[in-house]
Amino acid sequence: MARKPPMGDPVQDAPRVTGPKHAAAGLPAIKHSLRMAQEQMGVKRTALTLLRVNQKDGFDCPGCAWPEPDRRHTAEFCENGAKAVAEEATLRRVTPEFFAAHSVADLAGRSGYWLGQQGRLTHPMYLPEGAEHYEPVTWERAFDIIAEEIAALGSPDEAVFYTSGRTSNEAAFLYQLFARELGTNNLPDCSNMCHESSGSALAQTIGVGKGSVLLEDLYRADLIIVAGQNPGTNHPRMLSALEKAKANGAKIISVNPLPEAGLERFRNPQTPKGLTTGTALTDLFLQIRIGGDQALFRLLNKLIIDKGAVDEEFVRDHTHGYEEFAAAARAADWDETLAATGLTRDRIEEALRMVLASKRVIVCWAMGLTQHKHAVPTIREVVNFLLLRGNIGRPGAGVCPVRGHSNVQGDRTMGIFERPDDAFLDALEKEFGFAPPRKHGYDVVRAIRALRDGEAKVFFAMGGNFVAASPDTEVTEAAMRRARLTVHVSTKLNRSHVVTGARALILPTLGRTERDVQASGEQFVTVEDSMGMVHASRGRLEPASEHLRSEPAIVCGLARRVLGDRSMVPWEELQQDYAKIRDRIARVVPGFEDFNARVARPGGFALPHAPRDERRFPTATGKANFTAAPVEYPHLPEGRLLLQTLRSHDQYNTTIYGLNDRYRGIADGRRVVLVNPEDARSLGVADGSYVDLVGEWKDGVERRAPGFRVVYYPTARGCAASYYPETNVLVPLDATADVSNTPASKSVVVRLEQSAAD
Ligand SMILES: Nc1nc2c(c(=O)[nH]1)N[C@H]1C(S)=C(S)[C@@H](COP(=O)(O)OP(=O)(O)OC[C@H]3O[C@@H](n4cnc5c(=O)[nH]c(N)nc54)[C@H](O)[C@@H]3O)O[C@H]1N2
Ligand SMILES: Nc1nc2c(c(=O)[nH]1)N[C@H]1C(S)=C(S)[C@@H](COP(=O)(O)OP(=O)(O)OC[C@H]3O[C@@H](n4cnc5c(=O)[nH]c(N)nc54)[C@H](O)[C@@H]3O)O[C@H]1N2
Ligand SMILES: [Mo]
Repeated sequence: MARKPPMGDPVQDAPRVTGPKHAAAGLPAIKHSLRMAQEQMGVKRTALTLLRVNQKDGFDCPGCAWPEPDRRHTAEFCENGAKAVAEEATLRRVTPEFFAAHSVADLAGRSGYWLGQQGRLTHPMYLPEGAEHYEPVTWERAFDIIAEEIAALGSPDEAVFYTSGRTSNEAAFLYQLFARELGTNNLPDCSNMCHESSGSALAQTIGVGKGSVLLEDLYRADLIIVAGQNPGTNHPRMLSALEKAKANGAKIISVNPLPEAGLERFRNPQTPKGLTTGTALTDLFLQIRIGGDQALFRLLNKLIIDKGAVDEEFVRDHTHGYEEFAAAARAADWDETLAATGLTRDRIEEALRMVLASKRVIVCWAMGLTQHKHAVPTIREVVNFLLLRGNIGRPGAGVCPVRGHSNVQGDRTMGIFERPDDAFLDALEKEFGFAPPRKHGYDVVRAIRALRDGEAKVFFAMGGNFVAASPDTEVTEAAMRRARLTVHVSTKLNRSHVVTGARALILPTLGRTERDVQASGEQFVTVEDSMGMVHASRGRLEPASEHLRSEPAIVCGLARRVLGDRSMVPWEELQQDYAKIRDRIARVVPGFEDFNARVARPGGFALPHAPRDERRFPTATGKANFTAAPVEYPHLPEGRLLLQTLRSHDQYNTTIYGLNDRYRGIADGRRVVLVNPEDARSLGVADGSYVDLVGEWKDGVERRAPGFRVVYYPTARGCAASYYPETNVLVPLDATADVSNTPASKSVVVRLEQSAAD
C-alpha cells in the first residue's frame, strides 16, 4: 500500500536551538532511525530491510563509502545508513497522477525537502517543449526523444553525461562506454565537487589517486589524525573503527573549526559500555580556522625536520624532491602559522609530541580539506607530513581520504572521468574495436559554463541532483534552462527535475535495495568502497514499480537506440547478464582480472595499490614526490566571516531527511548560520536574530541567501557555518580549487546583513 507523504510546503523553517552535544550515537540514534524508517516503510519492511544492509548476501548500504569490517556478522548499526535505506525503500510513490496534479512551476516553488519526501518515482515522464506538466511516456519513446536531440547536435561534445556516486560498477562501465562510443569524454561526476582535490594531490605525489590504508591499518595505528571530517554524521561506522583503534592504544587528533560531537565521544549502541559512558575519541582537539590546514602541516613538517626526526632511509630510498621541500619547510614561520590557524603554540607543540611518539600515523580527511582554493597543496602537505616519517606503505600508516557516495570511488575506477588516461582508452579500444575520443571533456564546473554559453545542449544525469548540488545556484539553473534536453535517471524527485531544458525526461530506476531481474535471471552488481575493496550488492525488495528499469538496462536500451548498427558493443547481451559486463571490465580495468570468480567470495577482494602493497610509487619520477608549494590561507577583509557550507545530521547531500541537526543542538529548521559569539558581538548581530548572508567575491556580483537565524556557536574565530544546498547560491562558479577545479564551498567570504523581515 502506498503511504501518504506529509503535506504543507513551504516547510516551516523555525529553528530551535539547544546547543552542541558532546557524544554521538547511543540509544537516541536507534530511536531516531527506527522512527524515520517506520514512517517511510512501516514496521515489517523496516525490520526486513535493515537486516539486509551490508550482509554477505545483502545489498551495499547506499549511505557512505566507509568499508564494512566483516560481512559475515550482523551489520554495524548506523543511524544514517538506516535513514538512507528508508529514503529509498519508502512506500510513498510519485505517480503520473501526482504530475497531473502538480505543474512544473508548482513543483519549482517547493522545497527540496518536500520534493524528496513525496516518495519513489514510478513511471518514465516527459515534459514536452512549452508544456506545464510532465506526462507519462513509454521507455521506447523516451529513448527516441534522446536519440533525436543527440542526432541534432553539431558534435557529440555538445552532450554532457553526469554521474552521481551511487551508480554500480556495471552501470558506470556501460555508461562511460556509451558516451565514448558516441564520441565524447564529457563525463563530469559528483567527485569533481568532492574528492577531486584528493585524487589530484595523491596521483601526483604517490602515484595512485586513492587512499593507502585498509580497515586493519586503522586498528594498528598509533596515531590517527582526523582533519576536516565529521564522521559522527557522515561516516558513522567509522566511529566503531576509531573506537577499536583506541582500544588498541591509538591516540586521535581532530582538526576542525567545529567541535563535532561524534569525534568527542562515541556511544556504540552495540556494546554495554556504549549504553553508559561510551568512549572518548579525541585526545587533542585542534580548533583550526577554516583553510588553515596547509599552514599547520607545513609547520609540523618544519618541526619534524628541525628535531632530526625524519625517516632518512625511507626518504632516501623512496622519495624525490626532499631537499627543495625541506628548504621551504624550514622557512615556515610560527607567527604566520598561528595567524593562519588560530591555534596556540602549546597546542601545536602537543600535536608534535604526539606525532613524534608515534611509529604508525594515519591521516583521514574529507570535505574540510578538499573544498578550498588551496585544497590540492593542502593535501600534498599532508602527504609530505606522512612521507617525512615513512608513514606510507607500511601497516598501520598512510593516507585515508574518506569518500562520500557509496560507489563514487568505483565509478572512477570504471572510467567515469572527463580526463581519462591513454592506457584506459587503449584498453577500451582493444576490447571493443572502436576508437574512443582522446580530447578531454568537461568536469562539473566546465559543463555548467558550456551549458550557460550554449556550447552544450543535451544534459544527461545518471543519478544525483546536479542543479542543487552545484555551485552558484542562479547561474547553474539558468544554464540548465538553456539546454535543449535534460534527462535524469533517478529514484526520487528532486530540484533537477523541475529546472529543465526545453524538453525534459525523468527515467525512474531501481535502487540498491531492489531485486534486479534480467533475461538470464536475477542479477547482482558490484561496488568499491573507500579503501578499494570490491564486493557484490544484491537487492531483495520488490521494485517500487513494475515500470522501473535498472541503470545497466537503461544504458543498454539507450545505446542501442542512439548508436544503432554502428555500435561495436553487444548491448543486448550485456544487459541480459551482468556477469558478461564483468568479463569485459576484467579485460579493460587493471586489478579486475578474474572478476566474476573473485567477487563471488564472501567479502569480495582488494584492488591492488602499489604504494600500500609494495611501497612502489608509480609517479612520473618513479618515487613518492615531496612538493614545496607556497603556504596559502584565506585573508579575511574586516567585518567579514569565512563561511563553510556543510551537512546537517538529517540530510544526505541534497536529500533532506528532516529538519534537525541533533548533535549540533538545532531542531525544526535549516536556515541557520553558526557564528562564534565574539565575532557576532563585534559584528553587532544578536543570537536569534535573522540575517542575510551576502557573498563577496572578486567578480563583484552580489550573491545573497536571505533569512538565516544567527546561532551563537563555539566555532573557530572568523569562521561561520551553514548548510548546503541552501547556501550554494553563495558559491561562485569560478571560485574553485587550483588544479582540481573543485568548487571552494568551504571558504566563502560573507558579510551578515540584518534581514529585511527581522
Ligand atoms: N548522513 C550522511 N552521510 C554522508 C553524506 C551526507 O550528506 N549525509 N554525504 C556523503 C558525501 S558525498 C561526502 S563527500 C561525505 C562528506 O563528509 P564530511 O566531509 O564530513 O562532510 P561535511 O558536512 O561537508 O563536513 C566537513 C567537515 O569539515 C570541517 N571543516 C570545514 N572547513 C574546514 C577546514 O578548513 N579545515 C578543517 N580541518 N576542517 C574543516 C567541518 O567543520 C566539518 O566537520 O559524507 C558522505 N556521507
Ligand atoms: N555548497 C556545497 N555544495 C556541495 C557540497 C558541499 O559540501 N557544499 N558537497 C559536494 C559533494 S561532496 C557531492 S558528492 C555533491 C553531491 O551531488 P549529487 O551526487 O549530484 O547529489 P545527491 O544529493 O547525492 O543526489 C541525490 C539524488 O540522487 C538520486 N538517487 C539516489 N539513489 C539513486 C540511485 O541508486 N540511482 C540513481 N540513478 N539515482 C539515485 C535521487 O533522485 C536523489 O534525489 O554535492 C556537492 N555540492
Ligand atoms: Mo561527496
